[in-house]
Amino acid sequence: MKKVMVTGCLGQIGSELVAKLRELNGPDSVIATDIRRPIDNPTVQSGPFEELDVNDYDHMLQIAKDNNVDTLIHLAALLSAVAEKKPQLAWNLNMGGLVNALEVARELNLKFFTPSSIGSFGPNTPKDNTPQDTLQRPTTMYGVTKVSGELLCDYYHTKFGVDTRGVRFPGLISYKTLPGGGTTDYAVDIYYEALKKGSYESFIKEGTYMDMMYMPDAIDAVIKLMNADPDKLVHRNAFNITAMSFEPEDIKKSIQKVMPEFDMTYDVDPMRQTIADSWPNSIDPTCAKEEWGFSPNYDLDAMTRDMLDKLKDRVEQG
Ligand code: AKB
Repeated sequence: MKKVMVTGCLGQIGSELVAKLRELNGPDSVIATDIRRPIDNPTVQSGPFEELDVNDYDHMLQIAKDNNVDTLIHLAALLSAVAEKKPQLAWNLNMGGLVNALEVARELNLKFFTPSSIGSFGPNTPKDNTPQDTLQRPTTMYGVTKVSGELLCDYYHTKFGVDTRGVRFPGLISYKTLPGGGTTDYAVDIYYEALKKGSYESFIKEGTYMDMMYMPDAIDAVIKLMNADPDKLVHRNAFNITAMSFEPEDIKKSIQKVMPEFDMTYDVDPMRQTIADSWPNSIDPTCAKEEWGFSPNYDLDAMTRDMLDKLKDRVEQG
């Protein structure tokens, strides 16, 4: 990973991954790309940036060639709740972008990473301690694109020898960039609202467990997996990873340890609740631990302390 091209770099994962890789390897080590170019964005300003629609194969290939990249990290995709509202767009973007990116990786012999998700599982997947290799029959368009993506990445590895790797991300929580249109977003919104209003109205029902992870652990996981010895990888697309599993009352109690006056009510969104109900309660990350040393640092309370601490100034500054 000496020179990395990242698609969808302005999203929740991209903005922090690009910053970390530039910090580790220098500003020019990452060619950041996204469909839009906001002028005052730190990802745009901190190193090379190209505007790219991932459905434009020729342009993607050109950027990768011109910059002599050795790795492609493909992040551009719609998340679960938006994908459920716009299923055709989700299929076209999530699958069209992925197949283009895989073709670029094949053509230029690049290492390749793209994320899958806990959304790749469905209602008849075992709910607790969900194994690495298990039934995947998702009932959302997001899930359909994620399972198809996993299969396509494995296909490119076995058929064409492309070094494809991926993880099934749980909900990701970060204080830097807001997620856009996911089901697990409540676990990010809650911290902002706690600081702004001292209360939060959850769109996910009490008792709904989902896997989650703090963004620094997610970024570490991507870098660790991409640097892993390929001979040790039994699996590739995609590894179960998680740092914690909680339900809304657990995160409420965790916030109350720092802000005892914090309160939470519920106004459940039926669409996002249906999606959440179709996902596992907790997944088993043993294969990721054994095959490439996945080891998250943050549990719920450590994440809560850090989120509230880091967000305080931002929220105060408006
Ligand atoms: C979403 O909620 O859509 C994402 C995910 C779990 O993939 N955060």
